[in-house]
Amino acid sequence: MLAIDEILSRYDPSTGALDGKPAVRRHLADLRGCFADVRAYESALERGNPLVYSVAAVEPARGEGDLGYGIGLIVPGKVGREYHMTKGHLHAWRPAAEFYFGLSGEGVMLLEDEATGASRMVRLRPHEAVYVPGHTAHRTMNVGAVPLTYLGVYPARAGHDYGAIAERNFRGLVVESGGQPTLVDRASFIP
Ligand code: S6P
Ligand code: ZN
Repeated sequence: MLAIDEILSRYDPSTGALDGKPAVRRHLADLRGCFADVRAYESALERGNPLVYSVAAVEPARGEGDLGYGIGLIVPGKVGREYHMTKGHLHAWRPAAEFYFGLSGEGVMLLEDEATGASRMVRLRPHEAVYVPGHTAHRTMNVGAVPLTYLGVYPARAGHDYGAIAERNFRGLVVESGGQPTLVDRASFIP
């Protein structure tokens, strides 16, 4: 039987903190290559290197059948017309799906099928769950004015593959247009 601290964990839905778990913190400089508007990115960096998001995870075991979960917090903000976002990844073990649950704030997820490149933008809000199928790259954005927190549950052996995304990025891009998050094609986006 697992120890009680591996069975029961306590999280704060407003701060994204997980008791006893360190958070990985990603700052603007860690997101080089993610934003399509390079000029806006470089001038934001000249003004400072703010925290963009943090993630803390509970991963009790890595065996087949085990689960892990992570809590993310994305600070509100934009670079040009692009919202603060996560790096985005595929799972190293490609068949691994994931469930996301919105805890607070207002977000969207960008999902991209690895085989076809088909993209979809999906809302991520409290009381809503987003199913990310296997073989699907996923990135999360805060499109609101307050911190976005969410919980992602995944097979413990999912792992992260950031390399494929770092090389070619997502084909889709979520930008603010008329005050709304809008999915556009990265290749044809003119900042
Ligand atoms: C893990 C899950 C999340 C992300 C988190 C940060 O499978 O999807 O916990 O790790 O949203 O995003 P990223 O792309 O920096 O890992
Ligand atoms: Zn994931």
